[in-house]
Amino acid sequence: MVEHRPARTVPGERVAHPAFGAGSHTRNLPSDRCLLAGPPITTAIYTADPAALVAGDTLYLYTGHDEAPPGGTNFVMRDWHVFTSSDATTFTDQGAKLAISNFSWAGADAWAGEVERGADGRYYWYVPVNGNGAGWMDIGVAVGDSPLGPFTDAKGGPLISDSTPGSSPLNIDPTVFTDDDGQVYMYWGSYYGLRAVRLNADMTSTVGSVITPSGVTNFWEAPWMFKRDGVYYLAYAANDSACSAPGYACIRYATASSPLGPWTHRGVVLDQVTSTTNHPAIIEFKGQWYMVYHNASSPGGGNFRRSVTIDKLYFNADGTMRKVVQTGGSGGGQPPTGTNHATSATASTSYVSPWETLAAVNDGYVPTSSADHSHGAYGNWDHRGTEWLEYRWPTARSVSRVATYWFDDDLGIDVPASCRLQYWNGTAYVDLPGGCGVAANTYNVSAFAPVGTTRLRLNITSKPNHSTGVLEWMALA
Ligand code: FUB
Repeated sequence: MVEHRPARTVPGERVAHPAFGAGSHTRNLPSDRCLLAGPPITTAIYTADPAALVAGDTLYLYTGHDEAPPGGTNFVMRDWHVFTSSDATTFTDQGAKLAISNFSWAGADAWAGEVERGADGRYYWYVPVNGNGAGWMDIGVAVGDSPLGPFTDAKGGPLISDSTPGSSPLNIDPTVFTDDDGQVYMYWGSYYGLRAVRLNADMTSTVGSVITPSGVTNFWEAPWMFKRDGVYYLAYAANDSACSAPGYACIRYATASSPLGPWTHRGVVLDQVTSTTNHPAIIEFKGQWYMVYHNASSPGGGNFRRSVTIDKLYFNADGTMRKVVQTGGSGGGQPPTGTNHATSATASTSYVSPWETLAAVNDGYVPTSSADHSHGAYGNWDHRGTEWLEYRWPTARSVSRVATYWFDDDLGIDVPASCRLQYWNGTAYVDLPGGCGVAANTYNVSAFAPVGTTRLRLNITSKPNHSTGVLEWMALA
């Protein structure tokens, strides 16, 4: 197994107290998010490792804060930020509300935390930090009287450390869950070492032994626990070749009928993202479920300069989760997974330039950028206006997603002004809902309720004075 985690600095840097509340940043996401590549909750800073909490009519996101320089090869994380939203679309950065320096016994590595409301009505923020004592990462807990704090160290030392009997090989990524009967549970761990323990009602001490839950297939790190319709869910970052490229994680999940398991693995809920790490928070807000996660898709982003993003999540009638469609780009170069019916389709078009290659659109090649002409491209220079591509199959295929990687040679061919997807219903073409993205250098994914069809059409409208082109067009089951 190739470890997906980049090298971590041990024991890490010791840093000064950062400025708290250093300004607020708000970003409004356009309502048609399919038209953007990688819309993060903010572009003012790099954020990672989201945890989500709903209090009143506000959605709170608690995130890590990546401060590695461009090209950095280690995490530089000194504090945690809180973001608020009333609509899960527009987020306001309330600033750094907790920092390493709040823990006198810690010195670095403000990694993935989570906030839980205690029975006393206070808010407990569980965070992994690099303690100054023996070993590496510990889990500490801060407390505040509101979801925005102010937060102070609630314990004066680690809740979990390497000396905790039965603890994980790497004590990070706590997720804390309160059951309907008031019992609180904490799951955490990394390096394949998932652990769980009960917490006392004081939220700052454990009760009973640490256990190693069973059935959590390919667990790597980043657990997130929640309950829906009496079923317990545990989502987590997995590290296995069945779901992600070497060095990358995907998000799998398991379900159970009791809070400590045994768990039954249910599959992948979020494919690989553009960062090597992948970290879920799943929450219902105002009647809609969401997956909050991070990627490296922001300008200047990378494995140590990540950005938190949010997408809708849907459940099937049997309680299983549908795989999340990454509307902010499907991995910035990594194609979305799933059966690609395009490779068995016959492609046709309203026009292709004589020197271009229509067959390039369904050859399965993974472009490195929109300028990557190395495997040929469909292009319609010097036509302007709307042209179309079409796939036909001899028998119907079930299609629920389309991914388009545009050709852009920075000359006569540019990404389109707009595009429209249609399927053949047996007698006519019918529009598919949701539009289709026009971002360069990524797969633009459009998702819709599955259709059974023998034909799919992509109508492409050029910008003035440009023609359009396609490197790859996927039709996914
Ligand atoms: O951000 C540091 C670590 O990377 C987190 O604790 C993990 O979940 C992974 O995202």
